[in-house]
Amino acid sequence: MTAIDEKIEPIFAEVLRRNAGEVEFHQAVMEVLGSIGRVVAKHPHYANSALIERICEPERQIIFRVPWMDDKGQHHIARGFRVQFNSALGPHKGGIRFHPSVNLGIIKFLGFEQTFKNALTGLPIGGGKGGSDFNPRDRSDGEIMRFCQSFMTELQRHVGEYTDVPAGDIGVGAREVGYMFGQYKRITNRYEAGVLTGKGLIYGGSRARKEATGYGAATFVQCMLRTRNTDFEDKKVVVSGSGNVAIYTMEKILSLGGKVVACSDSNGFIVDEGGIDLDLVKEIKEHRRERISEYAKIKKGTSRYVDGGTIWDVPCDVAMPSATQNELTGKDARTLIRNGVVAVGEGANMPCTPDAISAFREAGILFGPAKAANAGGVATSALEMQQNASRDSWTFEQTEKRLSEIMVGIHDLCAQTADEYGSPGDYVLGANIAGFVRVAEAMEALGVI
Ligand code: NDP
Ligand code: 2IT
Repeated sequence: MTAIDEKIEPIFAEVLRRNAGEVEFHQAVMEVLGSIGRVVAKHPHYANSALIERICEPERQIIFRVPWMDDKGQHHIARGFRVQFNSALGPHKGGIRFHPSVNLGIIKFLGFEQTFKNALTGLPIGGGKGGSDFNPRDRSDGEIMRFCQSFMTELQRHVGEYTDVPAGDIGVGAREVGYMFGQYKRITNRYEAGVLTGKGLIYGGSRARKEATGYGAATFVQCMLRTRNTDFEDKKVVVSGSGNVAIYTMEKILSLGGKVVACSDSNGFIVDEGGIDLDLVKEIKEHRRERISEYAKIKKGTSRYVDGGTIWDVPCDVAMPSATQNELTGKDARTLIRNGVVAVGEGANMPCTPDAISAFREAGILFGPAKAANAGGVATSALEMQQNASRDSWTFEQTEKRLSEIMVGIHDLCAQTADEYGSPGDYVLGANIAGFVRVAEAMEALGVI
């Protein structure tokens, strides 16, 4: 990882001091501050008016109690969060995560990343993130609905189409967004479709939003491969996770001629050297909501399930970590490099540790960082907001075409920025600088607020 410039180092030291113990937040800030030394050297005004300090400080952080009742009549208390990180470019925008690991530091890292990711899309959206330490695993539909209603009963005070527009993330998909939208509508007595994105198609959702993050991530990697005169055709690909991002990453890769040989969930991974049967993964994960191990039980002869272990031991040409943060370590990166990986695209947020990123960069592997590679989801959320504002509904083809143009645009912007700052092919530097400059320009124009 690039060292932080000495002029910026005291700002980072202050971030560490004021946000003690929030290790994921520190990691995300370090990556961005480690990239912007050259920008500040070229444009010293970015260091004026505490601009970098302000960028590292969320505009507002909300923490609240979420009481809910299970099917047996037992009461539980979860903790809810919404971190409204930066609204210089538009209303706060970013997903909601339901996972037992959620804490303030994780939501802050996600909100910080989201701010630069959203800037890269070129669309008018600021950054934010929310969630809860509620564990949705094995909860009934009724329990999920009651939890979402309780969560939104508090959150509704803080969100709105001009204020803050949440969407899905880990543990939150169309079902949860639907329950939250229903409760928002009920409490406010407003059919304010633009308050949430990732909605179902029947009540204001956008076509291609479900597919967008995965399709976008595969498109980004395809653009990177093209810079080396190759593409996904006949490439062996490993995609971690088997949720929304992973499934539609696999779908796009298949349509581009690649072969996905492994995917996972938090318990283990499956390997199918003949190529993963995506319809079966969808059936198990999207409909039955079961474990990925079921796949190997159904496809007995051709596939195997590995309980625990690391999916990155499976040899591949392209790796797309699409589950969660810090899931691919330096050791995993070195295994992948030894096995001949040529490109890595981050579908999840911050899935590679700093050590892993350094290993990929040193080995000259094409590396697409999350804030660029997975920006297709939030970009299509912004397209959903556009459709809601104009009371319109676009076709799948129209929406996917815009998504694809946005992803090519983000790729080219990152590549050009990396060239301009003297590190051709360094998408980490390109994404961090290009995202930072857009947010910084808007913040300067709006005065010290
Ligand atoms: P889902 O809940 O649909 O799927 C998450 C997948 O990752 C599941 O397979 C899950 O396994 C696995 N997973 C989650 N937590 C862990 C963990 N701690 N260890 C190992 N595996 C884990 O979420 P998404 O697909 O929406 O999100 C995946 C990643 O992509 C996240 O980092 C998210 O922030 C990011 N992202 C999502 C976007 C979106 O539009 N949804 C947009 C951009 C980024 P299990 O079922 O066993 O829990
Ligand atoms: O991390 C992300 O970009 C998301 N979870 C999607 C956010 C959104 O508002 O669509």
